[in-house]
This record gives sequence, structure tokens and C-alpha cells, in this order.
Amino acid sequence: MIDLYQFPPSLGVPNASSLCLKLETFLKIAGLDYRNHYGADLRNAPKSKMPYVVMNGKVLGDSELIIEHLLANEAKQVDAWLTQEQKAISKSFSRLCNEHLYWVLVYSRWQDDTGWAHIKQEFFKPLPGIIRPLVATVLRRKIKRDLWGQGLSRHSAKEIWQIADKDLQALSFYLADKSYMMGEQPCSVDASVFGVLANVCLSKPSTPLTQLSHNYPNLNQYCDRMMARFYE
Ligand SMILES: N[C@@H](CCC(=O)N[C@@H](CS)C(=O)NCC(=O)O)C(=O)O
Repeated sequence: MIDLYQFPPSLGVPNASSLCLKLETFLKIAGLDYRNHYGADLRNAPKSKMPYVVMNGKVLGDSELIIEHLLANEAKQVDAWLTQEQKAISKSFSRLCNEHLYWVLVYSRWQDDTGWAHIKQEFFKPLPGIIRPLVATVLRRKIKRDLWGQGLSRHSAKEIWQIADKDLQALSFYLADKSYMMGEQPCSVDASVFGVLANVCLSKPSTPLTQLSHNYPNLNQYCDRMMARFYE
């Protein structure tokens, strides 16, 4: 049994953190037994980030390292049917989702004023009203700093949506009319793709990023397919 520690569901998706959703989706694809522990306390997280797991008596952090570990051990079958070329393509799309489109998602919620107006209501609901605005302001300031350090927020909003559109276009072209990224069976890359796309396409309310995704019906259908298969 794997104990999965992650943020609680919100914004109408199983997890508003694309990296938490990625790891939970991987566990489902692999058919591994796990139980959820929802919270926002990062003090026990080995890398001070969500998600993390406790398995076989060990605490492991980082969704990517956890998935690599499982692929080498308990979940070998998930990618075993891929050719080396497909594995290389999978890794590249995973990186696009986790290291690039992820930041656009963060921008769309924490920096863009439309996204922020909503998530400041949603994310901080569990906190006592009196400290809510303070925590929201401090966290927003930190994440804006992260976005500046990463470099994305040095672009104008128009440039950022154009950059995001190229990512969505690449995912849409490659998915084409297949059921899953690599064919008719889901594998590890689908965990990364669904983790971020569910948050782009399905999370509420709609942001400029969600609206952009409406130009790619196959991505929206993919999210519905993954939701139906793994979360309903
Ligand atoms: N590389 C890590 C990144 C995890 C990550 O950035 N998690 C975010 C939520 S999506 C987090 O916990 N942020 C809290 C913080 O930075 O204080 C992974 O893939 O697990």
C-alpha cells in the first residue's frame, strides 16, 4: 500500500496541482494500491513540495522520481510495451507538461488577474477569514517571484498565451485521433499530460488558458476520456 500525500481536490478537478494529479493518475494507470492523505502541510514533505509518498517504510518526494522508481520496480509493465523511440517521445512530452506548460498554468492562476480573482477565493477557503488575505498576499508574492525567476513572467501576457498555444498545438497534433498519447493504452506520459491538461481544460472557472484549449477539441475529449476511465 502506498500512502499518497497531496493537496485536497479543488477547482472542479481531482487535484488543482497538476503534479499531484500526475502522480495519482500514474498510480491508477499502474493499478497500484494507494490511499490519499489530503492536506497542505509541507513540513513532512522531503523536498518541501507536494506530492510525496510513503511506501515500503520510506518517504519519497518528487512526482518524477517517484514515478521513475515505480517504473523500475512495481510498475514495470506501464511503459514496457513502448519502443525506445516512443519512450524518448514520452519523456519529451512529459517534460513539456511538467516543466513548461505547468508554469503557464501557474501564471494563469497566480499572476493573471482573471485567474487570481477566483483562486484567491477557492484555495484559501479552509483558513480562518481573519488571516486569509494575508496568507493569500504572501503566497502570491512568492509565486510571482518564482515565475520571474523561472523567466516566464518576463514576457507579456500576449506572448505567454502564444507560447502556451504552441504547447497545446504540439500535444494536439501528436495525440491526433488516438485514445491515449502512445496509442490505445495509457502509459506514464498520460499521467503528465492529463495532470496538466485536466487543469487547463476542465478546471473552473475558465481562464484565458482554458479558452485557448477550446481550439483543440481532441485535447478536451482526451481529458473527458481520462476522467471517465480513472476518476468516475
Ligand atoms: N518537481 C516536483 C515539483 C512539485 C511542486 O512544485 N509542487 C508544488 C505544487 S504543484 C508545491 O508543492 N508547491 C509548494 C511550494 O512551493 O511551497 C514534483 O514533480 O513533484
